[in-house]
Amino acid sequence: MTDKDFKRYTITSALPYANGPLHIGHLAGAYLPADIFVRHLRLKNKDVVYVCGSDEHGAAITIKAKKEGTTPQAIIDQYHNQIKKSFEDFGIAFDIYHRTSSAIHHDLSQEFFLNLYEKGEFIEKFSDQYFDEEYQQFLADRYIIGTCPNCGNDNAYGDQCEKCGTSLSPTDLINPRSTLSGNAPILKPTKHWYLPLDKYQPWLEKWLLEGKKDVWKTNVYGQCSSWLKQGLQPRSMTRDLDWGIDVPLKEAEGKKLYVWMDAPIGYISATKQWATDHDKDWQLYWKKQPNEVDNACLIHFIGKDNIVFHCITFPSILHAHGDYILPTQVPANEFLNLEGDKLSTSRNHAVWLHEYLEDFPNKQDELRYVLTSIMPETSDSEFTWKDYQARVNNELVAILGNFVNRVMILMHKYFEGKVFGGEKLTNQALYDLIGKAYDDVDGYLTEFKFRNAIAALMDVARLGNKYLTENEPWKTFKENPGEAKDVLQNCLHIIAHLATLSQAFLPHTSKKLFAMLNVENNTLSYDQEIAFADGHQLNPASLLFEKVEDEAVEAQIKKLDDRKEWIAMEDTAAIIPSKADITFDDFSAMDIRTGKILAAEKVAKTKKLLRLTVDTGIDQRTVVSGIAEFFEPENIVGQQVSILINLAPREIKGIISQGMILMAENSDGKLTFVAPKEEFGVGSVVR
Ligand code: B3M
Ligand code: ZN
Repeated sequence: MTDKDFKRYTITSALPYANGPLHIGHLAGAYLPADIFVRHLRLKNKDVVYVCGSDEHGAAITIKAKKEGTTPQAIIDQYHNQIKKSFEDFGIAFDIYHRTSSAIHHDLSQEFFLNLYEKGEFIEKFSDQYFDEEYQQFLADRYIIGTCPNCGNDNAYGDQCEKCGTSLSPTDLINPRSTLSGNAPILKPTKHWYLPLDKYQPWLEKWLLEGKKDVWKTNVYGQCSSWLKQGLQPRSMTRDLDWGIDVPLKEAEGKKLYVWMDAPIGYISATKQWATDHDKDWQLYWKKQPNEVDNACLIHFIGKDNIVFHCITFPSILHAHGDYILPTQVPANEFLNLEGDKLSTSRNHAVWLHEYLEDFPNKQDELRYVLTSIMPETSDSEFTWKDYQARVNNELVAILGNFVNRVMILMHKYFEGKVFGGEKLTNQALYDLIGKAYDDVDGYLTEFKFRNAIAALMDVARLGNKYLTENEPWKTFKENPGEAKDVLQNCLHIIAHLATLSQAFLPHTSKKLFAMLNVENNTLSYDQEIAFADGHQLNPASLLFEKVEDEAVEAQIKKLDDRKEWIAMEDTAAIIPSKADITFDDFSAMDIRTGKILAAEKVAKTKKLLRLTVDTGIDQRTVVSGIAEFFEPENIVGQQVSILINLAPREIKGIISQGMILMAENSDGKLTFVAPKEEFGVGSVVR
């Protein structure tokens, strides 16, 4: 893509659902690349607005609220603030972090809906949808579960089976049931307003298939063209829900806008709010301007699961409205995996940003560096703690940190930290190579090649190290101090360029570099070269990066392993639904007895497991139980239990476990024994 023709830049990052904290996958997918890109544009003195905010509607929020026994409002307030803080902590430089629950957003979304409605764009249609009679409520896709027609998973959702990944619609499910009441829902007709994507198909083929070929990333273009080949269908822009933005029509009372109708408009309402706060004109960043061609370049940074909404649905809405510009680029990233597994919020298999900063305080640039170096730009990539350690130790510490440290120490040792004038690098070869680094970074970022761009930055530090090592000022200083001074001053200029170039990627490090150089404001745009005044005093050297020790890495790996231990016991569904019916014979097949714990001890190297010896009345047997977080072994000896004794034996951490202790778990995840109230004796049948 070329940037020379654009007057302004409107940059967006996907609005995270305010239903949980952020993890490294979010950061690497949609925020870090956008932040680097935006910082780079600002360093080129471009007119740019970078907006984001919390997505606070949709079933994602209401389901979380229901699960936690609280209100949607409480959920969005909690997570909006937590997410906002994580972004600030990692230096994501939004001009505004807004929220879709705001009045300005509700108003603008309704205005968009009405604009399309009045133009007659929507198809109004009755269709049969699942309805929970007990709760008197239509059910959003995620509120219906049933058996997946593809793989037989009993807990597939109405929109997707998480086991086999098949995308579903609620009526595909076998034996559907409502997650609210557990009952089978009935089909009931309801009216909705559909965006006629089929009608826009010819326009999309021209704008996207023709216009974006060889312009958009192949992973993005490929997905879009395959949808267009399949042929688009009308998509409902309204929902029967009780949380969201009201559909602004009398006859639609009680209905809400589909979350994917309002969320992208959130980019615009955020810009509006920012413009109000800063006395700017938001329309310059979003609307076609009468006397300008290409007045603003709109770029959406997202993860690959959001491509359809940003490349097909939202552009269709903008097109149907008519006043708005369309996305120039949608540089979607693929997914980041973690230690060989998919990142998963429900399974807690993630590196959470707030937890990372607790374990690695002030080390946000280390994570920014590693995530940029492995960014899933064209295919899925993988974060491992060993790789994190290697990149920090062998690159940030050994190359960048080491170079800066050596130069600063020598400057203080030989010249009391004083610079003797010198406008710029006196070594032409170095000067040219650094000039090339600026061009490389710019070229790569223009093509969204973040990995290459950060490597080009690191090459400047490599260059500095090589130059310093080859010229050995510590050797020449005695006989030829002038030469040593010249070499070190060239090195200082390299540090100044590193400070300038690292602003986009490693903003915290860049600030430290400018502070060491004693450069005012701790920032420079690309066109401001540092010219040190004669006698300029440097500040003392400070440590940029610390080595990551083996223990730190092992502790992180262990944390992930501990969480995995009892994955099978964990609730992977968002709401614990009632299970499918079983027969009386199924129930009778279980042999449950009263028993008593005779001995208990922790299973070595695990956090959750206890090895129990249980008297079942028939025998004494070993059971491995995931209750160690709730009970001290010494406190449960003598505890009466109910035990399923005919569960097939399984090996857990090398121990053969024979049976299952029955526990009740409340919504806080607390456990208690299910056992007779009075002393009852072992071996009694439970039925
Ligand atoms: N909240 C979905 C997601 O986090 C959604 C993005 C909205 S962008 C307008 O995957
Ligand atoms: Zn399935």
